[in-house]
Amino acid sequence: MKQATIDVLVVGAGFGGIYELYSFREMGLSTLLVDKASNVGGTWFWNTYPGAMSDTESYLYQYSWDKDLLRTYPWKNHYLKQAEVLAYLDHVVDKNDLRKDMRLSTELVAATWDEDSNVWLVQLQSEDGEISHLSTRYLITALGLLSTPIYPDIPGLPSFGGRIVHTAAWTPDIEVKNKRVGVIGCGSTGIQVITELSKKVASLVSFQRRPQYSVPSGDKPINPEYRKWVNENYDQIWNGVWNSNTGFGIPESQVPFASVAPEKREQVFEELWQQGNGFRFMFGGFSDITTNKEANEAAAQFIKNKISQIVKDPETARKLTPKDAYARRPLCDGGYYQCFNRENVSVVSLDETPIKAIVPEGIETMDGTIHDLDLIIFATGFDAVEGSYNRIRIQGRNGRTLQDHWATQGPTSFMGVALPGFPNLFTLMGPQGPFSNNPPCIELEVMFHRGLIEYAEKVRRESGQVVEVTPEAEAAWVEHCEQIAEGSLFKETASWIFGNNVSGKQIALRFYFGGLKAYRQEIDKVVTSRYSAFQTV
Ligand code: NA7
Repeated sequence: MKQATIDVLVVGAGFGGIYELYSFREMGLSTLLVDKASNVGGTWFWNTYPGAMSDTESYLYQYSWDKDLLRTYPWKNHYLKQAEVLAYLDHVVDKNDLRKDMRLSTELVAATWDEDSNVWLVQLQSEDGEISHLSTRYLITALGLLSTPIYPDIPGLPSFGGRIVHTAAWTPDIEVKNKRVGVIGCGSTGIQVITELSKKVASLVSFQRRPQYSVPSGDKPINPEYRKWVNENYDQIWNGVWNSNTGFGIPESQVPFASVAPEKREQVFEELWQQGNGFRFMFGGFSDITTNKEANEAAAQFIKNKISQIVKDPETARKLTPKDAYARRPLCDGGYYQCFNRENVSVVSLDETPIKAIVPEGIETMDGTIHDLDLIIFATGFDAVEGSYNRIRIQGRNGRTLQDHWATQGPTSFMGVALPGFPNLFTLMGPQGPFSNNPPCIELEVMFHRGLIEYAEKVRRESGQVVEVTPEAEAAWVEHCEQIAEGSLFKETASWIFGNNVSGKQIALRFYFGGLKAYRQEIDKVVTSRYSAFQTV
């Protein structure tokens, strides 16, 4: 019978993994964190492309539990740039001396549940290919929601004479100045990279499949009075976050669209546009933009009107104007539509002129045009949610892998944190966790994990058994998620949220749309029922 080498293995050194390690160490558990990256940061380690930034107010893109740091850590603008988030996470790690329990440049390759000894047998691989093994009582996967990049399958790709890079694999040596650049993809990442590079490159062509709705971010430097106000009101601010749906620190409207006089609605949209932020625009003015078609069309039309006012060339404006509902992850920008007024920036609508092939000189479209390029940037997104798990072989009871568990119904879990047949495995932001601002969501799930492990340790001490969520509890949660998503226009609009962005991927609900407050209440229910959703085995 094997003994666990450690109590907890945390996989992933992003916002979530760092807090997991901090928490379990605080509980007195021997904990090791591994990450295949050479430093901490997760998403913010990998996504170093020009223009990468958060669209959460800076005062909330922080851990709520370090009150001292909240008040003292410096930030300059309303939103944090990638390098600033990375520096913050580095600082938290050093401040709490977490690095000594980390093994970086080390990947989790496989984990197998050992039924005889109730431990996870884990295989790790270092950067230089060296394999090592350990056993752990608890396995925490903080792998990130969006961490497996998608590379489009375009004929001729290897023939390109210039450089090709995915935004999630950007490296500092990539030259952009005076280069001819093509960007494929205009999601949250694409609009950031296009806006930023438009000012620096010789030419930029956006190869756009589906145009996006975006509103101004409203980013600007903060002033000392603002910072003072934030510092003095942090308790109230966090209280607002825990009691909100989105966790973005914005006042969420309770006002149905139909209850507002038609002439006033435009004014509401205009005020939101002036204030900035995509989540504010979608959720701050009316309560039903994502559920009521009329409200959604009005919001969409408002943005369409803005596009036609901002973009001077009517043909370019037409190409940039979305046709589907305003029901994907809301975007905001620092001058995205404006940058298409520049001489050096153009858009190719792939609907009208699809890509034929990548050729040595650049990209050839179906109309026979060859767009000469030095650099092709794939801003083509990620295999979200289960993509991070599909790289790893996680085998639970009876030889069943995670992929077996998800084969028929798509990725499921209980509240984003636990799966039947996988005892003592606790996922962070697993399938059907909240669709909300990630840092506060992470905090709630880490606290949930903490409670679960406390409970599991008690069970172990008392009976030597392990805890495992029941299949019934998972099924009930999946059904609850489906019920809540009913009527959401997000469901009718193709995006990574449902898996539409990866060919062959199962189209399924991958999130809980009930909001952070309701999710917190669901956690309370689990705790007050003494973890009745979990059986001891
Ligand atoms: P997204 O939001 O999935 O956007 C990916 C973009 O790439 C989107 O415009 C796609 O077009 C486009 N795409 C993907 N594959 C292709 C191919 N083969 N050809 C042309 N265009 C393609 O990913 P992001 O990285 O922008 O953002 C993901 C999240 O990360 C974001 O929400 C933030 O929370 C952080 P489509 O719209 O599918 O037609």
